[in-house]
Amino acid sequence: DIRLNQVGFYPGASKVAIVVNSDATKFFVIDEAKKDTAFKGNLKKGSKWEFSEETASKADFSGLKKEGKYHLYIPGLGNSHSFEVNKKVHQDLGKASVKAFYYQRASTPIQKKYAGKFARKEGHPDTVVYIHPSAQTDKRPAGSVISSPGGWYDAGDYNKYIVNSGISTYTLLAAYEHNPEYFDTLKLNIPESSNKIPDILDEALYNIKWMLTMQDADGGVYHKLTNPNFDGFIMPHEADQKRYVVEKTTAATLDFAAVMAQAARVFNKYKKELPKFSEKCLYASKKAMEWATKNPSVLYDQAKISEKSPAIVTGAYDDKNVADEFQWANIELFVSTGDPVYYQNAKVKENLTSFNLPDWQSVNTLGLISLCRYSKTPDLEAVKNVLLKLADSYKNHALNESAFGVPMGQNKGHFTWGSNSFAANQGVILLQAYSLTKNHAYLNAAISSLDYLLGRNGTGYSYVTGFGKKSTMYPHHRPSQADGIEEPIPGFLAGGPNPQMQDQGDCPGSNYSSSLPAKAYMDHVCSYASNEIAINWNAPLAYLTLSIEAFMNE
Ligand code: 9MR
Repeated sequence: DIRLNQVGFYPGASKVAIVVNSDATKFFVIDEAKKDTAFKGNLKKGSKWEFSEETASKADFSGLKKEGKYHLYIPGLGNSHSFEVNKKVHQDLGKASVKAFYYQRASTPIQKKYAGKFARKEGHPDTVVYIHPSAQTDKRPAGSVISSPGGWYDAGDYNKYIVNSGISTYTLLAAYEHNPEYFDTLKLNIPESSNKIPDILDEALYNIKWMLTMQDADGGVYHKLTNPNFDGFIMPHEADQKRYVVEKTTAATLDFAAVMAQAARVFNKYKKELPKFSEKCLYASKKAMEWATKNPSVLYDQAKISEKSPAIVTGAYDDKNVADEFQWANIELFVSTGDPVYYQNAKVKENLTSFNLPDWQSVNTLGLISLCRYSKTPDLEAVKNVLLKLADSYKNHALNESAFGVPMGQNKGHFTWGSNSFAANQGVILLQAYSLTKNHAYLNAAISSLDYLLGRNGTGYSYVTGFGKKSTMYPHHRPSQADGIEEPIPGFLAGGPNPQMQDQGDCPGSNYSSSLPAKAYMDHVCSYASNEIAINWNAPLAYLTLSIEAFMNE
């Protein structure tokens, strides 16, 4: 009943725990080395959190500044989990959240020297990938194959989806772009660690190189590379279903265009290490934009695809509105080339009210973030104000409205499939406001988003595998389940509470203990709707954690 960030706190930032349904009035912070009280205070009784129906009392121990290992003691209730106060308290977690992408790599063995006991054999070479009958044309007749190795598995499944690669890859590249000095020296112990490129960029590059193979000669980009059906809970190398690329879609092509434009500018400084790579990305981006302009509404429809055999039943990522994808791709092309035509096509000024929390199907705010950092952006002040207003809505919710003191809940709709990614992306938006203003209230609110993910929430779980005493143990993640190792592979963010519970029928014998928005979570491998992991959830976790680390250690 004492909900707090189980990893810990920064000496110079706010520190809050929430005690639920208790009449206790006092709290003590115990220094575990000295076995003595380091700080004490009064619990501030607050209101009921509508999302968990728990009455929240707040313990604010921000005054505790000394590094060390502590726990809270509350008379009548007992002890909290232990936590640290440390200048780099989230560094290991941040590194693990990027390392998680390494563990998701397809078409390569995960080696012992980088992965320890989580080493595994190579899965899915993807050198022979069939063009699904739905995408066959004169140029790509029946039986045609492409080679499309590499990239990351999307999630708990072993398929590779361009739409979801879009936001995920952008977010890792953006983390680098926004704090290059910090990431220049951050080592992740991956196969590329000894080259001259920062590790986070090398990791992103692994997926970008795969994405490039998904572009057809006409500029269009295949929506996904997939099995017809989801695999069972087997290791990657045991999976042997035939692999297909399906239809080229507008959404996939535009997400690809955005990421390639961004990659072109990020990798431009590595001309020696990656000769002509930046040019190649920009060319691919422009070709993709041309294709999308000629094919502005090819929307993915899995039922239609499946009229041709084999039927495809894996993740759809079937966005029905691509206006935001057009905006995002045009913006990234503008920021990378300075060509005002792209800015005009992005129609930013005409749509200033359309920017919202980023998600795989809502991507224009990713462009907004890039625009705010580009000095040649017309209407720069107006653009910045849109982002600041969005950040204000989260900050104000955390400070003035939320009984748990967190941004999550600002929009009830965010308690849905992948809810934790909404919490993480709120933190990402708050950090944009901090970068623009250096107002610490934004930074503290972003830290409270991380606190939410690591335990100050409706279930008391830390939703990151391997971090926190009570953390996700049984994610819906095939390698974590099939590798014969008790604990899950570390560094992965579970989807989180999801009151829609779409998997209930597939989880015989196990039930959600609650259907309340902030409590509808099941730490069970069957729970794909609340306990899967996914690249687009880990990317904002990585961005949030490591950018906070960078700012706290500036
Ligand atoms: O994150 C996706 C979520 O927004 C959708 O509601 C859900 C159902 O379509 O799919 C989620 O994405 C899954 C994808 O389709 C397949 N790989 C696993 C993804 C995470 O659950």
